[in-house]
Amino acid sequence: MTPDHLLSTLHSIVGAANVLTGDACAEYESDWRRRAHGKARCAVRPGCTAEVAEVVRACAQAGVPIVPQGGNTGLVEGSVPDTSGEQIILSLRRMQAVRTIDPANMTITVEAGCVLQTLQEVAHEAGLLFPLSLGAEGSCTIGGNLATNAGGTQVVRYGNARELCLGLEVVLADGQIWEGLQGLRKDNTGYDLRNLFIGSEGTLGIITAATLRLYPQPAAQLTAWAAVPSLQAATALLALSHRHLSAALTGFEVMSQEGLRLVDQHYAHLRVPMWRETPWCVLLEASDSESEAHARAQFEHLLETAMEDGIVTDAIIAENIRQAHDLWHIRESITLAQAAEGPNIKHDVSVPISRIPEFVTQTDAQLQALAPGLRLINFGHLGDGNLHYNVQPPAGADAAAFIAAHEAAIGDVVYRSVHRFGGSISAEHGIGTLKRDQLPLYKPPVALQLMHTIKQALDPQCLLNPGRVLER
Ligand code: FAD
Ligand code: 2HG
Ligand code: ZN
Repeated sequence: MTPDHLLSTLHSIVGAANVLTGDACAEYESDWRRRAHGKARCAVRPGCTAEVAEVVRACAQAGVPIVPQGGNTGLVEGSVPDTSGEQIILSLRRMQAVRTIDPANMTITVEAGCVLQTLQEVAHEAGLLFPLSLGAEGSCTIGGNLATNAGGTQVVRYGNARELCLGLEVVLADGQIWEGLQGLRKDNTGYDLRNLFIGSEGTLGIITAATLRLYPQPAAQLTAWAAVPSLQAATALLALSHRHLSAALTGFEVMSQEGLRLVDQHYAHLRVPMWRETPWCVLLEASDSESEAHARAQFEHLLETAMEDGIVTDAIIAENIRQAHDLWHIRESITLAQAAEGPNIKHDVSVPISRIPEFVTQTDAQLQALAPGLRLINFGHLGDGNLHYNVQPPAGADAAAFIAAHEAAIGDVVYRSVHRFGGSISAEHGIGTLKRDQLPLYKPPVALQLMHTIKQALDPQCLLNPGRVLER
């Protein structure tokens, strides 16, 4: 089939209304940050796995590349097409069905386009918990979460998206369907195919459905906000929280004064606590299997001990769910406040927790020497050793010009430092195209070679999200 015949074939597979071109396609062509603006041949919206398979088969015959897309909330420019006008966007958003929920097996099977928040709500209605939680949960999809191995704010207790997945259904590059939705906790029958697709960012196959782990709902959930005098104190508080709360510690986020200043500036109504008096704040969450009274007593004891030790200078425990929600909303608003402030540079990195304070001290100093006045908007999932070590141009500067002049050099400083401290240049957002050229600098050559071998074996025509993660 020639590319010219492809459009009419796609019409016959999914119906003309689900093949979008021109203006109708525009919302699929730019990324969430509005940094990447591509041009697609069309956006195709299949309604079931069989249609996905037919679309992929047709594209394979025509030699047309496919960019899979879920909620398009990714932060590494992996879900939008390039500017050639040759690629098609394969949107999974119509495939939202909850196929089965099995309370006795504590699993749920959903289609890839199911929005994360919907999945959380369905689990909740069944008296269970699906713990994956992130700021974009109102629009990101479970397919995108698995394709990026998303992290979020509950990883310290429940792990990344990978740990929450027991099975996948995947359409392969030649249109075959791999059915792997068993929902088993134990299965040692050879290579782990599921984990090959998780985190592969649409470069090895199209995830069409997933079977996911569910957990018991906690009897009570409490949130606390604490001011800490240093990042060293924040890591000491983390260790203390693990000792006091053990498995009940479900969230541990850190936020720098600069990050909270931006939230205060752009969303004054959120009333950010304590930020003026302290360089760092920490948000803690405890999920208790006994009762709210038990959780509160444990939390109070933890925070009293931390204050006696001098690692916390002030703290509040949310009185009710509404207050807890408001505190979390402040944390989740840092990304939005950065966007409202203007163009910025993101670094989603991880470093062993014990080395984070020194990493930040050294890297901050190097960056201030490189571009005096830049603003470090540092926050993230300290409980997982994952910092969003972001950079905002100096106040009053021409942001676009600053980024054009300094982004590459700033990235070099940060990633070299991450590497020296034994960390990773992508903790949770992935590689996409944004970090693709950095990857060979920091990934061991043997690991890269294995990745190329796997890509070649699964997608020999290189039609699945080409140029993302790997150059080819
Ligand atoms: P998309 O953006 O559509 O796609 C992401 C990648 O997955 C692309 O490479 C795409 O090609 C591929 N893909 C999508 N669907 C499929 C599929 N069905 N099969 C194969 N490949 C597919 N991320 C975190 O990890 N933790 C956070 O805390 C977090 N917070 C965020 C907060 C905000 C405000 C925003 C905007 C983003 C945040 N993100 C976070 C990033 C983003 O939400 C995640 O990467 C999310 O998992 C992407 O899901 P999506 O459905 O939007 O995927
Ligand atoms: C978060 O943790 C997200 O809020 C987004 O991963 C991070 O804006 C960012 O850099
Ligand atoms: Zn994050």
